[in-house]
Amino acid sequence: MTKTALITGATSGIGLATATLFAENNINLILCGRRTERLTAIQKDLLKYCKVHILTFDVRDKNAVKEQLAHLPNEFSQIDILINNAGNAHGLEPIQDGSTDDWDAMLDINVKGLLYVTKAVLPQMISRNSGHIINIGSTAGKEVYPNGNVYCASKHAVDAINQGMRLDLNGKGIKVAAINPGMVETEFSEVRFKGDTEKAGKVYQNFTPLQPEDIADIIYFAITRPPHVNIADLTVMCLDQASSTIVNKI
Ligand code: NDP
Ligand code: 8X3
Repeated sequence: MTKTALITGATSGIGLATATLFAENNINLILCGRRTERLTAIQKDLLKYCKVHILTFDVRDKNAVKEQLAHLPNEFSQIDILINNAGNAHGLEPIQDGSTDDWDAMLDINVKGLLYVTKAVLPQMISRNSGHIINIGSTAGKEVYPNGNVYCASKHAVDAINQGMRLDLNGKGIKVAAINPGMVETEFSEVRFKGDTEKAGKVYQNFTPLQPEDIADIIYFAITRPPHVNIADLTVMCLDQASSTIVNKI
């Protein structure tokens, strides 16, 4: 039977690459993000492969998350796969120079947003005794790097939540997995450096970073394992990265 996946943060980077690969493999999609124009264009592009429903909301808005996921059209109402991907870093400063607005954004989006979406989707998975949740963590969730402080804390929280979810949902037929990428060339650094594309570009210079399609491949591998196999926790880096520390210390 054709499956349906809900992907948060589907307007760019890892989320978009995953949406594209899922679509090409005939998985129906619910795609979420804040940028409606992009969602509409992506929907148009992927409709040739599968059914695509788009939802515009900010994952920080718990009421919007709850409302929108409670009123899905019938043909999208069963979510088999949830990819908790929406997230970003904001700033790269020593803790003493960090902005409280940046801290709020990272903790509210990367941690609380992931929880709100999961809370809205879990009841139906529990009632069916099946489902697959993939949480996009990071190497930054395994090891802290200089100036990464709060971003790393948010991804350490994702690591803990992933473990907690897997424990609490054990026995309910739901797979819970964390995929933890190292440096991936997406809009991530543009967001981190608040639109400074020159600075963002330098992050990925002089080495070959991961591409979003590399992570999409791994996510697709995880969701296509036999029913008894769960990829619980997987870390992936490019050849030139050996720890969570950013290769180019910007
Ligand atoms: P991108 O900036 O390319 O994509 C981020 C996505 O998250 C966008 O689709 C964006 O959509 C969405 N998003 C951000 N904030 C919100 C919000 N408040 N509400 C709803 N959606 C939001 O970055 P990546 O693809 O790299 O990032 C995806 C995930 O991968 C993140 O969780 C990131 O932490 C993680 N990651 C990234 C790595 C990297 O090196 N790039 C490495 C390890 C992990 P929109 O703006 O339309 O809302
Ligand atoms: C990790 C991305 O560039 O902060 O999520 O190491 S980076």
